[in-house]
Order: sequence, then C-alpha cells, then structure tokens
Amino acid sequence: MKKVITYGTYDLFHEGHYKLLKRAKELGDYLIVGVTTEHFDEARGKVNLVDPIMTRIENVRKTGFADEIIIEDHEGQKVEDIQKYGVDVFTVGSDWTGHFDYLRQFCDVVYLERTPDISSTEIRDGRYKIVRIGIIGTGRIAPRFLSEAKYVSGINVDCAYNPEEDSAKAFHDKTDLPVYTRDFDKFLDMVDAVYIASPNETHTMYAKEALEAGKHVLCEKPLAFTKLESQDLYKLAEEKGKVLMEAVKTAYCPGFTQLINVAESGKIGDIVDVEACFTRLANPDSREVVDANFGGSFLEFGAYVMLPMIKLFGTDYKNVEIESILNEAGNDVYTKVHVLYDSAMATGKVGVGVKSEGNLVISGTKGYILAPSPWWLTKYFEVRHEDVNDIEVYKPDFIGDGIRYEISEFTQKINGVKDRVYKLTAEEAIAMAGITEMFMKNRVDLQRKKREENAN
Ligand code: C2G
Repeated sequence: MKKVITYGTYDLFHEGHYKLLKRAKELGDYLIVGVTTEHFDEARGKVNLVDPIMTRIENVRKTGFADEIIIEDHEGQKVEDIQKYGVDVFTVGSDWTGHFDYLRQFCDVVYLERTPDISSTEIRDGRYKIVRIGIIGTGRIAPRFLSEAKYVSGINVDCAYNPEEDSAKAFHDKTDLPVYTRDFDKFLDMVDAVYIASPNETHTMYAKEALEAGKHVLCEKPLAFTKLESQDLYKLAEEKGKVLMEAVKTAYCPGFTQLINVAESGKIGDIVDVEACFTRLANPDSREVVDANFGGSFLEFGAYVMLPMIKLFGTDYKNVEIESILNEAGNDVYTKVHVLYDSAMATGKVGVGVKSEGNLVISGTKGYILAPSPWWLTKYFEVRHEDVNDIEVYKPDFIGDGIRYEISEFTQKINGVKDRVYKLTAEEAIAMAGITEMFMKNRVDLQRKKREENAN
C-alpha cells in the first residue's frame, strides 16, 4: 500500500485546497492529511487565520479524500510522521517548491501545481471571501510579496501584469503565475485587488485605473508625488467603496504599533522630538541611484522616516525644510528633512549613497525611546530614562520581512473586519505626500542650480 502525506492550514477551505487533496490522494492508496494548529501556524508566521481547527479538520474530512487526519503542531514533525506512518510520498503545493527537498532522504517529495485562479463563486458563502490579488510590476519586490503572501490566510495571488515582455517572462518562469503583458483590462478582470510594485512614476496611474475598475489597491510608496494626487486617489477609493492602502510596511508591523502606543502612554512624558534615520547603500547602477527623476533616497525611504513623526505629531506641520546631496546624475544620495510643529520637531535622514546609524529616537520630557536599526521592522526597542540603569526592553513579535502584516491588514480591510483605520490613515498618507511634493520641488531646484553652476 502506497502511503501519501500532505499538510496544510486549510483555512477558508477553497477550490485550491480541494484540488490539492484530490491529486494527493491520486498519488497513492492511502492519504494522511496533517492539519496545523493555531499555535504552530503562529510560530511559523501565518497571519490572519480565520477558521478554528475543528472547522478546518471538518472541511478536510468532508472532501472524502483523507483516510486519516492528524494534527501538526510542531517544527520537525514531518520527519517524525513520515517514519511513524511509513510514508512513501510527501506532497504539497508548488508554492513550496524546493522548501521540502530535505525530506527526500526519507520518501518521495512531489510538488503539485497549485491552483492559480480560485474563482470567487466557488468559495463558500459568508463574511470572508478569498481575495484574488494581481501584482502590477514584476521587479525586485514582487517575488518577496509572493513568498510572504502564502503566509496570509484569505488571499490568493492569481496573476501579474508587466508591459515589458522580458521581465514578465522571467517572472513567469520563476513563479508559474500567468503574467499579462498587454491586456491590462483582462488582468484586472481576473482579480479583486491589486498590489502595485511597478516603477515609482507609474504608481498613481495604475492606482487610479485599478480603483476606477472597482479594485482594491495596495500600492508601494510613494503612492503619489503631490498632495493633490494623493487626496484625489483617496477620494476616488471612497467613492468606489474600495480599500486604498499605501504599502509603508512599518505602519503595519505589530511592533511599530506597540512602539507608538508606548510613546503615547506617558512613559517618556510629553514627546518633543523624533529623529529617524534609514540608509541602505544601493548598487551604483540601480534605479535608486541612477534615475534622477523618480529614484533617490527620499522616494525610497522617506515614507519610513516620515511615518513616526506623522503618527506622533500629526498631519498639521508648520514648516518643512529639506536638504539633499545630489550625485553626478542629479539624484539625491542623501536627504535630510526637518519638520516643525507647534511644540515639537522632527528630523528624518535617508540615504542610498551615504551610510549612517539607522536609529529611531523619540525624546520626551521624562525619557526617550531608542529603537536601533532595523527599527522599520520593529523587532526591538528600549525606553530609557535619566538613570542609565533604568532601561525597559521591548521585543515585539516579528516574522518574515514585514510584508505579510500589510497584506494581512489589506485583506482584513477588504473583508470589512477592520473598518476602523488607524495604522496609516488617509490623512496621514496625504500629509506625507505633501512633504514628498516639497522634496520633489526642492530636488528640481537643486538640479537646476547645479546645471547653472556647471555651465558657468
Ligand atoms: N494550495 C493550492 N492552491 C492554492 C492554495 C493552496 O494548491 N491556491 C495548496 C498548498 O500548496 C498546500 C495546501 O493547498 O499544499 C494547503 O494550503 P494552506 O492551507 O495554505 O497550507 P500551507 O501553509 O501551504 O501549509 O505544514 C504546513 C505545510 O507546510 C503547508
């Protein structure tokens, strides 16, 4: 008798799960299905789990394919189970290709093609729907989005769009996802929501087109280069009744929310100053360094350093000053922004060609918060006081590279689970677009000055 084993969460049981189990059963005579516990899913970084374990087991049972259902509750259990049950074949969907190759020393490992397109009509009724997401732009971030998305319950990445055929083909070869190169409308027809990860200058256009077509939008920063554009997009989203979210991933990290809550709790007294720094030396040939119109350090990292200021001091800044150091191409390799409020101030430093200490320091009348690099992934921060021995340490949970938290928030908002927006409000995003607009004007002025100096 040939024994097959497969594992999964099987949350919001759908066609993709059904087909996987059907084909798993066809690989042998006896199918064992391991259903994960909430605790194990939490430990392996799955977010957004909806159904309790009893429901998930019941849904697997109802398919009739499982000869035996077991519980998976710890790392390393797969090897134990394979030996314990005398398993011949381990199988799982192709979204895990390569991941379980280490099991080949114990049995055959088969990756079955995952179901790319889960039609929403076949999803069970109820409050939660599997959100079908399409990716616009298949550059560097798209594969990261894809690998993080598989840890978020309730969504399925169905397809991608990139008008550039080479890039589309490379992505398709790597991921198996259908990639549209010409027909944007057809791409939109396939999905309920889009994630925009295309070049910066195309974000506004794609966000507008997707919203107009009635799709929810998660857009990489910057969503827009001007305050007005940003306002118009949020207005359009409201009119269409769709979710629009700017993908400033720090805003959605549980640790960052905790840091802001601690700062506002009174522990450090009245908050007077925020200093935030984010630098990452980029490849000299990269878009960030070379593209003097839409690259540069502020467009890359500005949103991260603006976020804590806007969260803590609000959207009503009184004065903004921006200084940039430009490279030969006229691009800002380093930018500093000073933001003044009625009774507080903030500084942000960002660089793609200058390296600095990536700290976040929030200073108050009774103490300060220090979050060292990478504070934008918020895994660790301290509350410090005058007495140097008085240090409170916080180590919030953080799994993956942060993208799954924003995908989770996006999915929950689409399903109306979280109607109250507080992680990054439209007003906050619009206020950040206002500073981005000032930066863009300032950089163009500096570029002009530089050209004039060179001419003289
Ligand atoms: N699946 C699929 N098509 C989809 C979605 C999922 O074929 N559109 C497959 C997955 O590849 C997996 C199974 O359905 O084989 C269950 O998926 P999940 O519930 O998302 O569980 P997963 O996180 O993939 O768990 O130990 C757990 C395993 O590592 C896999």
